[in-house]
Amino acid sequence: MTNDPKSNPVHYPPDRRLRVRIRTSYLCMILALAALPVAMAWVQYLVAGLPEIGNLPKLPDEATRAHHFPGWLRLTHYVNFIFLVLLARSGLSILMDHPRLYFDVHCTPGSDWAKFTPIEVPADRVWTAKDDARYISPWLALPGYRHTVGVARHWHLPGALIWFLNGVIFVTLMFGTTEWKRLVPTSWAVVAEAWAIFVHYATLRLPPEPDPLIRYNALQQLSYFTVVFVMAPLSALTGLAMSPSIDNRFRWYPRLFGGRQSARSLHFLLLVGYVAFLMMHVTMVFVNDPVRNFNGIVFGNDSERLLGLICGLGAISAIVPICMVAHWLSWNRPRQLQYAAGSVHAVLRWLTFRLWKPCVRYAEDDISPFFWPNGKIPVSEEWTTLAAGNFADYRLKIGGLVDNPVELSLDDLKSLGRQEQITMHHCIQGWSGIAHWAGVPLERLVELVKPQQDAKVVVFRSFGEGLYGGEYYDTQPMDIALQSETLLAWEMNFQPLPQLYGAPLRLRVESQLGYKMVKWIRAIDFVDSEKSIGKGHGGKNEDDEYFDLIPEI
Ligand SMILES: Nc1nc2c(c(=O)[nH]1)N[C@H]1C(S)=C(S)[C@@H](COP(=O)(O)O)O[C@H]1N2
Ligand SMILES: [Mo]
Repeated sequence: MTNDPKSNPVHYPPDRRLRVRIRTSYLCMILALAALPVAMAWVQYLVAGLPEIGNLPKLPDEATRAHHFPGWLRLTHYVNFIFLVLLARSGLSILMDHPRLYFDVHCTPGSDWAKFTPIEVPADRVWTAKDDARYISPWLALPGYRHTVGVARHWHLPGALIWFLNGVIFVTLMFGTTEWKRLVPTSWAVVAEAWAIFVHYATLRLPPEPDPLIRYNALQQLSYFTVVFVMAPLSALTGLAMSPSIDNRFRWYPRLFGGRQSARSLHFLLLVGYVAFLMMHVTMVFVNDPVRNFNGIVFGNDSERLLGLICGLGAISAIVPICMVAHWLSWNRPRQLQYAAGSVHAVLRWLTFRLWKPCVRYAEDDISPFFWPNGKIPVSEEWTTLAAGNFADYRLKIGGLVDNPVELSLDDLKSLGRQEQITMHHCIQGWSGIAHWAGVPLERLVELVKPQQDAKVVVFRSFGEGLYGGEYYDTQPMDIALQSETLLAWEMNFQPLPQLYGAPLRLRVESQLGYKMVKWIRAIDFVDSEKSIGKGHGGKNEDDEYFDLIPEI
């Protein structure tokens, strides 16, 4: 992707400034939350001295014997590290494609609590969500650069699946053995003990450590417990809350986290949590007997030799070549990554989504005050002339493998039927918006034009161009085209569809990502396969930007 003269200015723009801005009220809240326990620790220390530690009840006999980490634990611990790094880095690339985080349902500029861009959304000209995407260095993110969300997702989604399965194996084996006793506190006394240890750390003292082969100190145990049993599941659950196919089937689900955008914010804050944890974890390993700690986690023994430390550092450094290979694959084999991720999604879809119908509808009060526009407004004379005449002369051409090819005016379309829906639009970039749409179900058109036996795919062709030029188009298999939610919309929020949002006609397929919903529709063709259209991957964004072949996650 890098050396393509068309995409290079998109991926490597002149403005590569990185700015992080957190709203002052949130920043103060975060700082206060962090400072409060430290201040309390100092007060306690200055008034009452350092608290005593080592007050926990003795462990039952079995667990007091020193025991070593079994092989499966050492391996899953390492796999977890590798995937956390890949997920964090690809997550940053995804974040930068819509570099704003919100805590409410909508994505109104200015309502963001955090933004990773110096740009204020201009009020006097069109500013699309794609214009808003930011560059991030490939040293930080995978694949990095700007607007690489397509490829980043091919690491992030299958990667998240492997990371999660690795976690399931870890937890299952932990409870199948006695290993869980290391992480799961069995008495509330651990809280008081953890606080006492925190007072030591916060006042810059190292408390005496228990033997880690017998038990962790209480604070350590609680933080490991939180990472494994609270943070990791929350990351997975908030990740799922961003999927259009889930949000459009189960309205209650994103609400658990305060809505899709809050889920996205929490997902990011959890990443911050892992980074903070990782830094402290590694620091403590080095502060407290690194030789012994490394022998324990690398070889599962308790020796005094340096070998564990050396091999452990080697294994950690292996993340560098792994990231280099991932970077190389991203830029040199994006198509293969796209198809590999597509196969994983195909299995997931078969196992899950097809069992429930997409159905979520919103109320008028839920409509978003601001809806990010996307795509390039058409510049062809054909469309601008039609637009100047308010689309009175517009004729939608429907052809291909049909018995009854037709050309329909907007009035013809309106006479075929009208359906309305208020739904949430999910853009692959991360923003979402709720809007009302009215139009004719595609099903009505299918009845009219009578597709032939070998028509398997519907192609929607736009007057507009893709990001790198060439006709914008997208395709749908026949079963999705016939789904009742699939709409050709001429109305948005009870007004004729505005030019910026796709006039005269656009597609709505609510359970999919936004790039499937072609705006400024010129023609519709029925074909036997998407392979013969464009570059053959199912749509302009799938062709040029390696967006998901299965657009539902
Ligand atoms: N013709 C055309 N249609 C398009 C696009 C485009 O670039 N060109 N972008 C798609 C993407 S990525 C999204 S998210 C939605 C955005 O719709 P909106 O402008 O109504 O928000 O339109 C889709 N339809
Ligand atoms: Mo999008």
